[in-house]
Amino acid sequence: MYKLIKKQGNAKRGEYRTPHGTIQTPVFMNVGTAAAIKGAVSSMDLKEIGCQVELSNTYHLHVRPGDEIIYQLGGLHRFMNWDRPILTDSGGFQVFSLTSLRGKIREEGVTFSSHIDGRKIFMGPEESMRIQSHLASTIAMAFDECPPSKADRRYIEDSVSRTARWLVRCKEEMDRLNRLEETLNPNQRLFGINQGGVLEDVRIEHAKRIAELDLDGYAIGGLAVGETHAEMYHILEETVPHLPVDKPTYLMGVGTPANILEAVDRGVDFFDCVLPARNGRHGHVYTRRGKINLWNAQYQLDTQPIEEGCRCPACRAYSRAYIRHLLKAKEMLGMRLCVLHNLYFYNTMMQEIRDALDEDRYPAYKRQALAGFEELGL
Ligand code: PRF
Ligand code: ZN
Repeated sequence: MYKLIKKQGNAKRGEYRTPHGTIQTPVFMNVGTAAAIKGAVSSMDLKEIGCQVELSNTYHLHVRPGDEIIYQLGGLHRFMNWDRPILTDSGGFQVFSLTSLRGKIREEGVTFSSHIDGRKIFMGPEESMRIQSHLASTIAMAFDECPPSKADRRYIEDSVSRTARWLVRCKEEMDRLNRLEETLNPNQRLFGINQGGVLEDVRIEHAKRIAELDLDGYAIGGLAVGETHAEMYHILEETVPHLPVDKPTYLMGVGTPANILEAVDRGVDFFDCVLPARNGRHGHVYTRRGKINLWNAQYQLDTQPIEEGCRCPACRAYSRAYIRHLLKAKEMLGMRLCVLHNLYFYNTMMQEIRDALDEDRYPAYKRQALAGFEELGL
């Protein structure tokens, strides 16, 4: 399923075969939390901007419209008219970040209130797998807890061992669901998630433990939650070598273009992040020289595209001055064009990373890209 095509240092260039098509890695997954990319971006647009994998959330879709509804409609692919791979996050992280519930975590799972209507919901490993099986995503994520960055050692150790026990339950339930007659995607894959905050020993022990389960892929969670970039890179250096090199490695919720370049160098091949879409909605757009803010007065008479030479739908047709006007006039098109450009920028950077790896020139590519971003800052 995963084929390691080549390695340059620790950087991996891979290929992940799925029933919904082959994913070329390193890859950036475009985030459509509630089966929608924020900024009025459609699944047709996703194809045009080079997206390989769409990412949705178990928790959001369970709350609205309900996973049972999506199951009855034939699964998430048909629901949102997207035939390429979909990865669903398990709900764990969103439950902890969107609902205030510390203390309601038990061995069985988590009880929390819906952020839509306040309704009490219980979710544990089995519930998360059943919901993801209903959604019929290509890749399901294990149900984990992402401990707060300020948690003490004792809390993190207890949390990580619970997450490890939850993973065994996830695997058993996913295997059972995949064998059921009524299951929409009987080949649904399961990725485990490594946790442990910034404690290297806890990370390493957990990585070794989950590596034994022979899962379809391995994620590193619990990073980009308040620690420094140096700490994040250090944890990657310590942890990734203990995860199977012949399986995909996924760094959850990361990050800036610079973070991605550094993480690729440390062996990561899947990424996802809300940053390009969120920045786009605020008129902050990426260029090879750094990020610019289209609200700035300096762009009022600027007839250039966001970035010279960019082949995205925004840059092929419109000037900075026009997009700035749309943003100021609160026209939806302004946001949409900025989001399309930013997602295109991320997907194109990933293509450049893969090309550089194919041609054994990743270190030089990375150095040059990072130097460019520094001109205006990220
Ligand atoms: N766990 C899950 N999803 C996540 C994270 C995690 O730790 C993060 C942390 N950066 C983002 N998304 N399940
Ligand atoms: Zn563009």
